[in-house]
Amino acid sequence: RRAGAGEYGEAVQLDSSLDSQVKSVIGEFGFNTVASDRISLDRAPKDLRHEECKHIDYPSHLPSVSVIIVFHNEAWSPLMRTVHNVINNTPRQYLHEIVMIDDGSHKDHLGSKLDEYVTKFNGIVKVYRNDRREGLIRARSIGAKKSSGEILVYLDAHCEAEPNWLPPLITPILNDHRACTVPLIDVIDGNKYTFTEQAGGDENGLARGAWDWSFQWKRIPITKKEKARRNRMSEPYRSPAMAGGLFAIDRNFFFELGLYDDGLEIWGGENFELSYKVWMCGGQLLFVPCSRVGHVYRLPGWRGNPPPAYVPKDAVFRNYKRVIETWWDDYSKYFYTRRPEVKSIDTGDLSVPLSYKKKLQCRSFDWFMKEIAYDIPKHYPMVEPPSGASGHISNIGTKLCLDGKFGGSGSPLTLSNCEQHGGELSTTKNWWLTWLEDIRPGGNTPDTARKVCLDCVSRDSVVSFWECHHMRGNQLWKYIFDNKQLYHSVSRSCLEASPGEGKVYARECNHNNLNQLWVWGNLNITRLAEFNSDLHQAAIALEV
Ligand SMILES: [Mn+2]
Repeated sequence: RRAGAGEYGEAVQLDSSLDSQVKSVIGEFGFNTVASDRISLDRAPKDLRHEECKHIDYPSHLPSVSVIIVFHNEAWSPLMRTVHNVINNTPRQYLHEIVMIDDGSHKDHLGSKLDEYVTKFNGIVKVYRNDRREGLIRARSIGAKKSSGEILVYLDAHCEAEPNWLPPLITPILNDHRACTVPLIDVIDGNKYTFTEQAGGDENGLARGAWDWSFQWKRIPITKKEKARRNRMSEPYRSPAMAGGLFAIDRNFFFELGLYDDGLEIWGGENFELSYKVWMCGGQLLFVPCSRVGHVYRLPGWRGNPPPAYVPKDAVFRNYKRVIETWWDDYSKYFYTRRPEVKSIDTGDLSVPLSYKKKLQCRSFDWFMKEIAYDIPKHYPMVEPPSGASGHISNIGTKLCLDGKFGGSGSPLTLSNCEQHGGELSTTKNWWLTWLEDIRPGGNTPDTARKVCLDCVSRDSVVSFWECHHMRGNQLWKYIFDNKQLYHSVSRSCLEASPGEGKVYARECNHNNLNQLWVWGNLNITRLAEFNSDLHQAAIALEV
């Protein structure tokens, strides 16, 4: 058994005297490299695999694999731990090469120091450098061209694979060379370098990859239908989309698909582009529960890397529009209702991606939505169902309004005067009781409202903002319109203004307390009645 800082994913503890140094490296690299530098590059990862995965036989002859790692100004130890980890955790007979693509880095440690360092791997690690910074997306396509393994495995530049990660990831591609596979991605904390399972999965941690109609990455629960297709929990299952950083694909199939659209800049939307191409042009995208890879997520406080000067502004939205215009057919209207400003962005020439779509006789987006992504509209409807209430939320006792100014997740909700600004209702005082029965500020329509919700842990705690989780639970609110009370079901409490502090709390319901009575600007009584049909009015009355 190995001993040392961070071995097997043990938390790394640092003395608080290092705080300012830590802050500075997080700004530069996005990770606490002071902690990372204390961990051996050869550390043993944590093994989060399910027991079942440890008792499966995989084929002993697998195709040759090129692992491709693209990096730009990456910190030394997270990058090199990725390389060491792959070499240590991959049987040598499968690992044809590790291809490192330096996408325009200008840090000293990524120059000749790196070239010299990799010589110790006897030629298995190859470093290529782009003449200019191409961005992650084109750099990945360049990596495919530089590689010569039969299977390409892409990893982000800050990953640590868990034991026996490769055979389960490659085996489905042996059975279908158009299968593109994705490992289960675990979270490595960028401060302490511990491994934890991603949130939002089922009891086995399994989820499918998805998007909402503003084109944001989402995870949704694995469906009964997908479970029923398999004999065991540990078998691969179908996913509509991938997160993008980590996947395996047959090299020939990736070239048949035309690699990534060359017109996509830096990052953003390419994960969906590839997911759509794979599914709609004859392949399948599989998530593999027994292949697990930890990924270090960037920490808040990272300054990031500014894009090169040649990249058009709004590059991310331009990317989204290229992908949507190429693949979504009529469904594109659902994006533009949420992002009307993107309609006027110039996508540039789409003839190359469209020519691949035609040549490969790819299926329609409607087919894809009905056959593969059939569960996404249940979580993210194309047309958002009507809200129960909207507008100002004013308090009868204090005559103040709930203020939607967002100071970050966890910051308490405040109260302020209900005055109007320039004849318009202040959007920070506009609220929605959405179809998910959560309460969100801002926007002119419920689907352009901010994605932060009124959130409360328990009775007598302050009500604060938190990222909307769509799971009802502690973000579920009922507007009891007869009583004018906002009822928090989980804590069986009512929203109460605390005028002295300008905050709001969940308190024991008391209809005689005017600080618990709230008036919404607009009510949809039919919808509210539907929302409240499961409420036991009698139970509430008892608490009054
Ligand atoms: Mn990453």
